Amino acid sequence: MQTLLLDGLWRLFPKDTHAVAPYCRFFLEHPSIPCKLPGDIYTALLEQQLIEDPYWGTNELSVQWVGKNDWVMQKTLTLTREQLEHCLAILTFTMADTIITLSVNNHEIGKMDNQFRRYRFDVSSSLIEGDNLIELSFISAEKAAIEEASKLEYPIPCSVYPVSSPHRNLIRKSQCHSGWDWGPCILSQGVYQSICLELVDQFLIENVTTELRELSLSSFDVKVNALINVTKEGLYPMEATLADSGQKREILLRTGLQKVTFHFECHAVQRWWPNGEGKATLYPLVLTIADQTVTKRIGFRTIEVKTPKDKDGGRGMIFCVNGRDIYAKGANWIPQDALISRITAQRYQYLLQSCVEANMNMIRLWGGGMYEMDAFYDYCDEKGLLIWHDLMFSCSLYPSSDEFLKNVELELRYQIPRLMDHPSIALWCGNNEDLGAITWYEESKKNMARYVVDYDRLNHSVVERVVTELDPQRVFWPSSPSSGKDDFSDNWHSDNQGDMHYWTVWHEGKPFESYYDVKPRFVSEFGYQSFPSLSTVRTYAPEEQLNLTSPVMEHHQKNTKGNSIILGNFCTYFRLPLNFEQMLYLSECQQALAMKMATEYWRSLRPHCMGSLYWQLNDNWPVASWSSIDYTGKWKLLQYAARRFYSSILPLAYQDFEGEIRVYVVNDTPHEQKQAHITVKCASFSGEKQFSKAFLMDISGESSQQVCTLPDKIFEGKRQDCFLYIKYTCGDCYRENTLFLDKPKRCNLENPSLKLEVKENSKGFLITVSCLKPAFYVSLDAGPLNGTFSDNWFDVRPTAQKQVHFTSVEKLTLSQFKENLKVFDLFDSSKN
Ligand code: BMA
Repeated sequence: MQTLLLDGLWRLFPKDTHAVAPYCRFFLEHPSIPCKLPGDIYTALLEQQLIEDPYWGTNELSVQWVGKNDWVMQKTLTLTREQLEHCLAILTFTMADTIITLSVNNHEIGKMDNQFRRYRFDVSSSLIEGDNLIELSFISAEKAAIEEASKLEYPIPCSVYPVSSPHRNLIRKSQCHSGWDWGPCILSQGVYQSICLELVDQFLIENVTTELRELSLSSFDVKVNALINVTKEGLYPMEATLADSGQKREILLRTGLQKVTFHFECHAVQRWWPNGEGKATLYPLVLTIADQTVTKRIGFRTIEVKTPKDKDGGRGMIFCVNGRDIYAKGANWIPQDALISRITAQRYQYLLQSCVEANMNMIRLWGGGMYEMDAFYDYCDEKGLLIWHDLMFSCSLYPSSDEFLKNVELELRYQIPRLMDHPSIALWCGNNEDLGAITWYEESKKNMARYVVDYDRLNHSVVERVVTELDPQRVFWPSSPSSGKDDFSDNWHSDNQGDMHYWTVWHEGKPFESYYDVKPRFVSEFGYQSFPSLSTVRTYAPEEQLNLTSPVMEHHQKNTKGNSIILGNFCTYFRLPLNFEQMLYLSECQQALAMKMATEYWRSLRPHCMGSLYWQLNDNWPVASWSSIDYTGKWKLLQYAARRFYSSILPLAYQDFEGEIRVYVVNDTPHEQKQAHITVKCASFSGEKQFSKAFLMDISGESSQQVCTLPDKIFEGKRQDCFLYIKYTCGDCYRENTLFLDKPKRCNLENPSLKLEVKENSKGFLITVSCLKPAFYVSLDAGPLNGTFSDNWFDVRPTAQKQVHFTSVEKLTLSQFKENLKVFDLFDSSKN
């Protein structure tokens, strides 16, 4: 077999030049522009400077015409006579987005209409020796969606956002391309993976999947299934190796689609463990049949999602890996970029490494995005990040016509075998919030039965059936949130079973303390927004727009109530910041505080609650959002806070509704922490010790243990002048935590007079922070410099200096670093 890639430059032009001329007259005079594939049309236009940067200012609005128009891409492919002598020529497309007609030498070959499917076309009879014209003709997904909508017998609504493309739910395409409450409407078109022409003589391997069965602690029985499309019957040499075992023989392949199975017994293998639990060991699987080789990496592990019933009728939700119950800690993932050509393996690596550095062990791949590129799954496998994998449906009702269901079934029959051997994938989840969505729209509220039937036909009769048939070893979870199988109840507010999306604080505007109102079993979404820091805001807003209510700042806030929620809570919790940059800083503090309060409390509920994944890890353009890492890759204060609140051993304190302070230590490791020293101290804002209590405890493995309760009356009259801090020491492990005893705005903080000393060393820069009075929420900011601090959003006391390391991506001089370095703290944010 020979494989030719049709990557590289294609010629791009509008299908109807006159239709695009009002926006871009260029095409009246030029036949085409170059477009790189894999890639997308927006990026091609941007590279030729035919559109302005859609991420700058309000330019998103002026580029909407691109997605509303039809486009054509052409490439000339030169073939030799020898190449044409193969029996079959198969042209394969993956991630082709979306409504595309393929023609070869002006013969229409076939159509594509699903970004998530793999399409294979037999083009053998259309190819000629010499130059061949390959053409992809794109119909605007928006036009196609509007046409689909006109054919519906009754409306099928979906949620819309400030800049939106209509009826996104009728087209199988990343749902967030149509705009979201954090994302622009960039209705991308293009092909995002290599287009391959396979010249086949004998057979083509369609896919290879494995089934693992645990035999003992270090032995597994492995079945390797290969699905092969055979054109020429025959005996073919086969060789397969996995871990310490291998086999070599001849196999008989008969014409047609054939499944071949090989058995292995693998001994003395190391288990694959999630981050923080052990090593994520992977073993190569190599299968060669004649001249075709498939390689995969296999992780030996067992995984279950336990839903044990408790006495009061509730049910837990516990991910159990290799027999060990894991507290899931992590965040929700959205696509890396709205301009798909900018998605790179390097950025996957960076974002996923940031998860590891923040002590996460799970990431939820959210259903409004896409089945990601291979690199995403490869890194999750390597880094031990479990994936809660939604299937690609979100915040909508969906059609259940035979045609739509068939399309979804084919998508799953490609994606599930493609992905199921990744040990990182922990569960398949039917969709994001579609179950709840049945109660969101006027149409469905009036005719609930009809839409429940549609939901059931799609989610159960197709999605669940196909997923469980193809991957019986993994749990299928009906929806996120959901109470579990066959339960259609609301899981935004009920906390006694299943996974919960707890949005009461953000979307319903309740105080942060409402996180203490619920005792969830597993929280797969909860979030709080912030603005990105000034250096990132400057990537989209000109100087004169640096004000929270300016048109550009409001444009880069896609949640209509977002800015007023942030500002409202400034008033509830903090003294008002005095300038724009301090507002940005304080918004990040507020976000980090909200997520810290929620997560620490829910972790203290272990084993009742066994997971919290905040919304959201990343951004797909620069914007105000719930993310902990902004679009430029800069860690917001939340990402640093997460590293602390997700650490496997965590001392914490919170104030309950009676005003009592409860102090806990959570230990997610399987190891008992013997003779741990815990000190709970109360000090005044000028730094004087008020009281201190010491405890010596053995903290069992996988537990949350209460250390003490401090009654309300100890703090009488002191709440506004004192704070509490906890120190935990056990062997090499040292951790601290702090708690204000009243809302920060009421606390009489004193001027810490922060001092920074910066030195250069072999790895970057060492910053020593010292103060005269206790300093809170101290944040170091290196502006636009690429790099991360070893710690941030910390407190400093006069008795102990804080040393922080900055690791820079680019080479910098000491003076460049110093010029960009800024420090923020809570006292300073509201100082006149
Ligand atoms: C959720 C998600 C997203 C949304 C986020 C913030 O529930 O599933 O659809 O972006 O909330 O509103």
